[in-house]
Amino acid sequence: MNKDEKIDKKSKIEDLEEFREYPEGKGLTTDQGVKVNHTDDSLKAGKRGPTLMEDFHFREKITHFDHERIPERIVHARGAGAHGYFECYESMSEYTMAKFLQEPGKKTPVFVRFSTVAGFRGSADTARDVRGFATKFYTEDGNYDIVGNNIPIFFIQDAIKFPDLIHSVKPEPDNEIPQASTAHDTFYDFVVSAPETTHMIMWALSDRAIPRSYRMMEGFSVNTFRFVNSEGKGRFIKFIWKPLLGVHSLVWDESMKLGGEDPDYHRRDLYDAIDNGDYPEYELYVQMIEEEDEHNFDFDILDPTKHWPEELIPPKKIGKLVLNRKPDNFFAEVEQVAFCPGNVVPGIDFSNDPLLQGRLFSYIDTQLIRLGGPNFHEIPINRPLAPVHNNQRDGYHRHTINTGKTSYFPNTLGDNCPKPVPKEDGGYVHYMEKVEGKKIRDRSDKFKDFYSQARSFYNSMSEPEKQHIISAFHFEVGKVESKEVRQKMVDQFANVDKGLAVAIAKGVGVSPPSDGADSSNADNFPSFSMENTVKNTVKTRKVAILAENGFNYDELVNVKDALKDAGANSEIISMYLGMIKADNGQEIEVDRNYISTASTQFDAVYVPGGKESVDTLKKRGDVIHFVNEAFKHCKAIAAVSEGVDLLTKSDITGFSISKGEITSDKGVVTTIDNTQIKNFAKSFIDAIAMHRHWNRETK
Ligand code: HDD
Repeated sequence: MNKDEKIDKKSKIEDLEEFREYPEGKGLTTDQGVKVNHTDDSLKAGKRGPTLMEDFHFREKITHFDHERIPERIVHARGAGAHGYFECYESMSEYTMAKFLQEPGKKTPVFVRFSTVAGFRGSADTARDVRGFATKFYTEDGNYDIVGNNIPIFFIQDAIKFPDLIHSVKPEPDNEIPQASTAHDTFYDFVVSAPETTHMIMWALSDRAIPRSYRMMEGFSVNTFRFVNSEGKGRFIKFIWKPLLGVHSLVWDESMKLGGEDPDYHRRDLYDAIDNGDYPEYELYVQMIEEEDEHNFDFDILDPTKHWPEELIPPKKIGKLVLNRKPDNFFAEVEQVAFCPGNVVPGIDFSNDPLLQGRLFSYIDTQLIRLGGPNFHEIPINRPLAPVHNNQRDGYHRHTINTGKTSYFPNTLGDNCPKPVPKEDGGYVHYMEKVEGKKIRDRSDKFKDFYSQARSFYNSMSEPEKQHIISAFHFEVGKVESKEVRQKMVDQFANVDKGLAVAIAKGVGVSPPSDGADSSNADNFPSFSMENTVKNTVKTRKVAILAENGFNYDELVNVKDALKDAGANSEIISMYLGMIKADNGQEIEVDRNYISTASTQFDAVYVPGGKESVDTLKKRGDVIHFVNEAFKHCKAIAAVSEGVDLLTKSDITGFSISKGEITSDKGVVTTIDNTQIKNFAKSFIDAIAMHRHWNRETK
């Protein structure tokens, strides 16, 4: 079987099998395959003598170790990835020739990498940041990459400014502080110097930038691309991934704490979900604009700092992404995967979005240094399932053994092969866009409206979301030492909303603006707000059950079972690991002790009754803190019979508590009548599905 046939018939997972290594039951060898018989001592001249140069095993082992590290990505260094598939829902042949979008039910293997932008490779997952959402489709027509983010727009309009943006956001060059944070002088100095950043700052300081999970965030292509159908008709498009679990965030205090308590929070969440068979799922939508409508919007559709509101350009659902397999080796797959927005297939083409145009150059260029030469497309995770034939040759780490004498085209000695492929047979033909113009360093006039959509965004936020944005400004701008930059921030954001600017000024010790815009006159797009997301499921949510010896068995087990039936996971938290005994003598295993976990790692808390158990809980500071903190983070809290006493003992206030019947107020669900336990569990599940109870924040 030759290489083409082999690759054609395999899935990506099978394709990778050729490269997997299984150590079970195997003997140790050198890289040359020589069996090693001793690896604890280097070869020495005498027991106490110097190590000998001829110890090839020692030299090889140390040399390889010395060269283990490669440069991390200049941006998006911190991330996690998974394999899966994309399933097409309906034929898109009317709009695009892309083969993976032609047949309903057709599955295409994918590899996805999620990431933060600013932090180094070892930084915390939960930092306030934009998240990367990059997808490689191994299609029969070659690899297609959507290299997107979880925010639909970008900071700058032209790629030429990207190095400036990133230099400003990365740790400052003199002291390399701060790590994975925009909250410092150089970043906001750049923001006030480049007002095109305003709209993106509004999104980046919203709850979108602290997602609850990679599984609960959207993904956007950000840039404008083109669909091209078989007749050569083009349409402008943008892609959106929508998670089936809805779009949900952490709260800021929680995300900061998680940065210390579990820096791998999102990575762990992704891999735990796959281990549990709760495969992350997202639906792919496409927004399309006819070419004749290109200029019919208030914004320029090529401007990457502008969103295409769903209310104006309704997204069409076209397929589903399922992530069902973890990588076997993080370095080989997640670290070495190389995405590029320029990896397109017939039926998908570019627009003149100036940010995209620059990206088309940057990604290949960065892989050359990061992955050490021009053959990175041959690394197993990067190589397409589609066959590769061309006259590219040699270079570091070449794997392909090209046969024959000719490595040029045209040729006669090799029958002119490999030959260009006609369009009808799948040869890529660039969209024939008419382009005319004078060479000029400028941008179109609509690009220069920096504030209209920022106003719409603010106006579309719910009241709690607005408050979170103001708090984020207080944190971020509050960390800026230059008073001048802080003042300029207030002045700049007065162009978005005067009330917002006044609120920012109050928190950061500078003067409020004398004048400013009124965002309430701007368009209101409900799709901008996370308040309007999916809130009908508790699938994969984590619930902490607080119990000690003497807990009420039925109260604990009935609720635990109801949570499981609804798809949520629960863990029993107690003072010590091991078994705890119920009031009926039955034992149950503890999952975590207080020292090794925190309320931040759960979506909700449940306290079953049992006098002895609750008496113990009430005496412990760490338990009281657990409940207080979950309450502060607006999570659902439930307690039954004596468990309710624990809530009254804690500092949480401002909600009604059961006097017998089931009471559900601001996400606190209580009852002192345990005959109602099934209905009680249902109310608790409804409260968890709301994700957070922001109406508590006024307290
Ligand atoms: Fe970028 C990585 C997304 C603008 C240059 N970018 C990178 C990754 C994502 C994005 C998700 C990580 C891919 C992975 O997981 O390996 N980038 C975006 C989006 C942008 C954007 C949505 C705006 C629309 N990027 C952008 C510009 C430039 C770059 C304007 C340069 C001119 N991006 C890079 C890069 C990276 C990268 C330096 C670093 C590592 C890599 O490419 O492979 O080339």
